[in-house]
Amino acid sequence: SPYLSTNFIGKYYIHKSIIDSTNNFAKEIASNAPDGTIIIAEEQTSGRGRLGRSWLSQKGCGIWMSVILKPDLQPQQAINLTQVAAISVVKAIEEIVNVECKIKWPNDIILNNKKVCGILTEMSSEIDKINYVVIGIGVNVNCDNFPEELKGKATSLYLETHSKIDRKKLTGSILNNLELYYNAYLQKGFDYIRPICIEKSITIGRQIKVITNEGEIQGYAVTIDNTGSLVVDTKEAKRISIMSGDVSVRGL
Ligand code: BT5
Repeated sequence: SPYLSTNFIGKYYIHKSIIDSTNNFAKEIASNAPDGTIIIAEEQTSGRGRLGRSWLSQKGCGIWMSVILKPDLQPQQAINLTQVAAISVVKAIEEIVNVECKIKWPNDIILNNKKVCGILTEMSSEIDKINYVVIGIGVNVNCDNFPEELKGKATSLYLETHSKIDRKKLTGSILNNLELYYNAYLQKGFDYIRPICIEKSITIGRQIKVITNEGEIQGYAVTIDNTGSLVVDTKEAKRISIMSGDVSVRGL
């Protein structure tokens, strides 16, 4: 692609017109695929979200893609790769579409209060070594219609801007940014990308509800700390930090 200026992400790529899920396919081939391999599909028949949820991936209108990465990190450090991907998507949308999206911690990209992109990071690891990470990125680009149950919470770049966007251009920019921020994260750690995560956060400064393994927490989102955790002042007046969870922001 003329839009790609990376050293390794996207150098190997597989394009499918229809597939169950690019993340499923990526996981099947990951052990034998070079670092940075991407899988892109025009349509997914069982696109996946987190926690067994599904991701609507209509034909030809979105970017449904997975990136295989093989970082030399501790498994717990891979959690931040979702945030690395999220800021990359936000920067790419700014570059190509010229609109500012926000990140609902940790994995939703929000435009005009609706979800325009979701990220699903999956990993295969041993005790102290990552075999591979698959970052699944779904962007509603030119989709012009959502089913009733998603209206009100899902949108596309086209629905918000009224102009069709070149998916190849946007894909190239997402991958260029991903390589930039991924390398920065590997070399300099989360501290380097933290200010961008904070600047683009729609969660910080708001009342939230988080479903964690330990149950539901209500409180005020204070900041993102230097490990990428969300810092929350709970309604019981305790300050806690949450590494992962399912957040709902009041008013969104
Ligand atoms: C996510 O999950 O947001 C992660 C989505 C990742 C999708 C990519 S596409 C390429 C790769 N291959 C895959 O199979 N998956 C990845 P979560 O935070 O659990 O949000 C899922 C929820 O978002 C659903 O329960 C719906 O409410 C909503 N949703 C489903 N499809 C949507 C869409 N196209 N746009 C906006 N919201 C959607």
